Amino acid sequence: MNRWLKKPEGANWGEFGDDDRTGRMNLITPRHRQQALAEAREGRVFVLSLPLDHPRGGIFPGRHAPSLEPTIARDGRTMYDWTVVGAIDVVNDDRVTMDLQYSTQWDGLSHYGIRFDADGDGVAEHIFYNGFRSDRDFVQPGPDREPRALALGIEHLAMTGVQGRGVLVDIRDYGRGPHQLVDFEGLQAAMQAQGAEVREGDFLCLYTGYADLLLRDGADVDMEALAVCPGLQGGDPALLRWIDESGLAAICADNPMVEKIEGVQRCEDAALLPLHEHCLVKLGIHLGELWWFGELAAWLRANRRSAFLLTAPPLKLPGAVGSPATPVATV
Ligand code: UVW
Repeated sequence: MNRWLKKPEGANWGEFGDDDRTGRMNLITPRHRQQALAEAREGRVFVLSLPLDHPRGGIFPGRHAPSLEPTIARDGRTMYDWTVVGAIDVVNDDRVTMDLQYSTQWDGLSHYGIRFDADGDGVAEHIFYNGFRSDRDFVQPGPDREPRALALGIEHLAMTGVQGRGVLVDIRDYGRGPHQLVDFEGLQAAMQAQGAEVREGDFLCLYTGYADLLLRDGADVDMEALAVCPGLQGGDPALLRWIDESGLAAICADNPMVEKIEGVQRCEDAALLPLHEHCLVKLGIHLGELWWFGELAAWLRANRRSAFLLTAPPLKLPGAVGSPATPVATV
């Protein structure tokens, strides 16, 4: 069944099968994983997650930090310091309420779509990677209905294992203009200076320093300092072309959106987040956001390396559009 007649310009829909739900993750083959394992030379690990209660001050309106509560047992007792009658066991169980995109996380392919007329009837649908649609492939939330991504839930990403070769590029000195936007030339210059080579199936990891500031400042978030951390210039056609042609599997950054939208003009028939459109919708490239690269970046720099084994599965949470992650780099 082909679920679309027209695809957005440059989209790879169908390349990995009409029913594909994991996009460029398909490019990570057992051979790629073996090459990635070869980067784990010292057996030393770096955890690339922020504590999930960071950012401590809200930087994204509507997204809330995790809040923990005890589980309530069947007998109504709070299951914390909970004892079993007639035995010596002591049990704690807890429950978390959090926005899945609050802290270190993966954007699933169901997280972001565009309005596009894929069935050619003259009316734009809300369309996602591989032509999946809001009105058919999601359960929309209602008074008695939980939302659910039926086709592109994050569990499909989890099932790939999300393991491969990570390549870290430090882009802190490569932003241009008042918003520190990194275009194709800036990214290539950073990669060249650092000897970073991105191959098909790799995870491109971008170090901007943003998460370092979140850790440093805690609840006293310094919005001015954060604003001048660099980010990709999603509207640069040369950058988008390179992302396509490089064959990279995913892009992960230590900032909230990978790209920056400061300075982007709103336009009725264009996306405000062109890199999201290009990656998540057109090419099936997952985006990792608010990762933490500070320690890893220092170690790689000192050891004149940029590649490592990356293992970063999301939660296997059926129907979710994104997920917290605890990515691990092994060098
Ligand atoms: C949006 O796309 C709105 O958010 P994120 O940066 O989590 O992808």
